[in-house]
Amino acid sequence: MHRLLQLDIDVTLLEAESGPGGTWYRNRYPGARFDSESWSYTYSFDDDIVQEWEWSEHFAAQPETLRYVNYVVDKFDLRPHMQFDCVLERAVYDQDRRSWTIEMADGRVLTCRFLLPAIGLLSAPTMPAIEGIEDFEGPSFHTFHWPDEGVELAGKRVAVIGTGATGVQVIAEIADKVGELSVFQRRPNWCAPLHNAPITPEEQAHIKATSDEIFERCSLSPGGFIHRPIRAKMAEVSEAERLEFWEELYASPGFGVWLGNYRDILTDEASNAAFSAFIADKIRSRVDDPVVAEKLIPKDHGFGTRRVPMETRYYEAYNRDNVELVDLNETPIVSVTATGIRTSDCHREFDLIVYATGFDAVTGAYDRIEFVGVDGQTLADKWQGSPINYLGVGAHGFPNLIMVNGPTAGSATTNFPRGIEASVDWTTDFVRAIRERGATRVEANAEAEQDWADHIRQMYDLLLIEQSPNWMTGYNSNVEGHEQGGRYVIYAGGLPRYRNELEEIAAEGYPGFTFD
Ligand code: NA7
Repeated sequence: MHRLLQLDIDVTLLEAESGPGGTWYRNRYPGARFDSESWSYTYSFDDDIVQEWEWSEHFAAQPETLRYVNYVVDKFDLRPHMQFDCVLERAVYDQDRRSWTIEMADGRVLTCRFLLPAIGLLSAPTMPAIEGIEDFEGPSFHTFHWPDEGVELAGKRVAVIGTGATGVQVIAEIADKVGELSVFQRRPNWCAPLHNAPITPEEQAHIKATSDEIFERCSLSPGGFIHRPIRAKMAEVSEAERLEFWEELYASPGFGVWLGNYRDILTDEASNAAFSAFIADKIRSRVDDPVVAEKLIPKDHGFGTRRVPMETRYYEAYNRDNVELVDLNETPIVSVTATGIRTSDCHREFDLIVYATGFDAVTGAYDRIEFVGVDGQTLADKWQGSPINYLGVGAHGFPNLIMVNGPTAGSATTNFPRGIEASVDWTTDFVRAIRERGATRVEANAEAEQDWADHIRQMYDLLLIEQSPNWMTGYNSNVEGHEQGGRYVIYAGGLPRYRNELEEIAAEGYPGFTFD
């Protein structure tokens, strides 16, 4: 919005929640924090904010991030252009007027020439498809909807279902604060230590002085992180050298252990298996009970082929007397009852049930709004199977709908702000071009869109991420049609390549779009 206002465009931002922040407004569960270095997650487009804002920790917690978002909103005086509590239900393209009509849950109807959804990739939470969820009489909620006013945990019997990045954060944080904790795990993930720490004044000064280099470094890495793979392949070094390097990685902060590794760890099965074995031993060394340790070690996929949850004393939580791991492969959940959860072997009573069961990722937020394009076609229908669009920006049959970081755009696998800024820069230029051409209708062409879809699919072949269903392969066991994954929802080629592709398209005058 800031960039469009700078172009003197009449723009209004509609936000479903009661304040700005999106992910960081909503996810208020204990333990919610960055896995990206705070100082690499900031906006880079304005040096004043880079110099002014001081993060307190290398990996900031949610309340601080929400303060940051509000600080940026006020710094650029954006609030007067924002309307909150605007839940979009339907958006219909009017062919005669070349505009979108937007219908909101509170009954209001607005119209606009161009509609720019910036509705997030992990903003449609999904509850598990378990019988009896409505019957539980105590408090229960998805982590996304953790109550704003907080929850009393002391002495409570708590169940957490799900052990993805969110579940891992919440479990590690509450294990020593609750009475009893039962973790219901279906498939374990490979987790690695975050090594968070406060930022010292010396570090703060260094971060400010080197901010340009930090952003430059991020712009060159596939994930937009400060970490990037080293040039060597695993087999090119001796075993002693690689073990020393892996020890170093495991002891260093952030995603380096995943993204700063040998360059073939995520592409070559043998290298991936060797590193997975190294991490498995780390888990065994941290969990006292060898049976529990084995249950926490993934057997169905290699390290890093799904998003790596970063943790702080997560594995040690299972050494506590008040924490129990329930392996759902051995004893599946049968139902949720009025007082607890019944598994195939027994019934456990709980005071609180927490669902850390993830999101209808990437396409879910789009599917939950009924976008009706040319000739009454809906986007959800068009996107059954994998989302088909051009550059993650435009969809044929949906003129004047300009997605910011839509499905298949380059941001889903990145340090989000880096991916977001790349898309926002490009989108701003695109809108400027539309205005300069005097166009009132712009649409992605069917052929360009199909070529893009093929390109997206081919890039998945380069990585091992398809090995095990996860949200980046469009998997969600709780969403009809997504149970198997195998959907091509993200751009797997890395941020530099995505940015280059976008820049080429812009330089060539936006081939693949029809301006009218
Ligand atoms: P994830 O990574 O999708 O994890 C969801 C977890 O919930 C995962 O362990 C699932 O097990 C589990 N789950 C889902 N449904 C069920 C049912 N029905 N029964 C038992 N367990 C279930 O979501 P997160 O919120 O943790 O993380 C999403 C992203 O947010 C993350 O990548 C960060 O970028 C931020 P499964 O693996 O399907 O067996």
